[in-house]
Amino acid sequence: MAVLLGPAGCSSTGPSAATPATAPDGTLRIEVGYAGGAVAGGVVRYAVPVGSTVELVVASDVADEVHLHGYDRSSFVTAGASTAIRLDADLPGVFEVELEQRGVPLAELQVG
Ligand SMILES: [Cu+2]
Repeated sequence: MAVLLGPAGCSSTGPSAATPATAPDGTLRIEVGYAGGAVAGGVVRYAVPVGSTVELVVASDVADEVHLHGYDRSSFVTAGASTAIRLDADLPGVFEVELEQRGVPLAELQVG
């Protein structure tokens, strides 16, 4: 007798989202670290309200390009350094942040 299992972890509400830290100036700061071929703490979805100012900081032990989809913003990072993308989150949706050259997902930005 076969036992069919549904997909794990799927729900109508989607994955829970983390709230970024708020800097003293009100900027929502998202920090992502990529080292040893993996994202520290795993790929997290960060939720921010529409109209907020977001600073996405990515530290990496490899040189690559950080790309925020949807907003189509990108910034190069050198090995062992970090780079920041600052944006006004005025476009609602869920957008992938990726190490562009490797095609590795770093995080998701949920605006709305
Ligand atoms: Cu990309």
